[in-house]
Amino acid sequence: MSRSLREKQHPLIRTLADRIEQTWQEHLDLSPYQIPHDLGFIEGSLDGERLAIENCCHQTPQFRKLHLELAQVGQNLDILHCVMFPHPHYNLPIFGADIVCGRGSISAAIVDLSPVNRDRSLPTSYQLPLFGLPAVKFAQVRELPAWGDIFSDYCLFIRPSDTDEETAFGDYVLSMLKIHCQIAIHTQPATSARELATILAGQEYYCDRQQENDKTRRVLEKSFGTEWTNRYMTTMLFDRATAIASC
Ligand code: BLA
Repeated sequence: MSRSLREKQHPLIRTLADRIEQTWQEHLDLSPYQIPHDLGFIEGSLDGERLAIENCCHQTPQFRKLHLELAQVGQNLDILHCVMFPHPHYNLPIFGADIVCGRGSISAAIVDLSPVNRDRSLPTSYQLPLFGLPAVKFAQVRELPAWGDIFSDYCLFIRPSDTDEETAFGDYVLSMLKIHCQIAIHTQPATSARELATILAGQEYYCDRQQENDKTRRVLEKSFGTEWTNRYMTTMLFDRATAIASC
């Protein structure tokens, strides 16, 4: 990914973007992912301020899309968005992280491994390692929005109070990501059509719920309009898997 935008962003976003990419490179077998030609680097303007978005994607044998997006609106808003979509023939949760930083301070930092099973539970292989993560107390835990029923019990959604909490959040993201990569590469594909259908439905539900996030939608709509935002949210941010593409 071009380093131009990253260098101008909040230190937590900058370092986490680097650490996420490093972890992907260390643990996964990455190959190129074709981003639609006009959606790799995007510029627009919001309230007269420049909005820039940089997208970086990979795919691997277990993941149909690893997506890291950095966005910046003028000097005021820095965003990190990261989602790892598994191939639907792997019964794996969806790793997602979002950091929103307004006028130099982070208002929202969220990370989760979101289940896709029918009963919305994580596979048993995840339970013990996640349970073993060091418990960190954050001063300001934020309430999930109504569409947030996709998130697991291990979801962390906070407003960090100081740099120590920013660091602790970053460490939690990395621990969760490493657990995910280590389990994913040892997971066998699901074999039955029934399992595949369940996973597809779970991924679809995740994407539909995320598309209800009005806060993301509003930022994009202000700069790029409704039509472009719909296309971006359904093709770049939260695209549904198709069974054909995954086989
Ligand atoms: C919140 N996301 C937000 C907010 C903004 C964005 C401006 C409000 C910040 C706040 O409440 O303090 C904006 N996020 C963006 C934009 C992009 C983006 C423009 O990613 C991309 C271009 N969102 C995700 C993912 C998760 C997520 C992967 O993209 C979780 C895994 C969660 N973002 C999320 C949640 C909120 C949020 C839960 C709070 C929503 C609310 O409180 O209503």
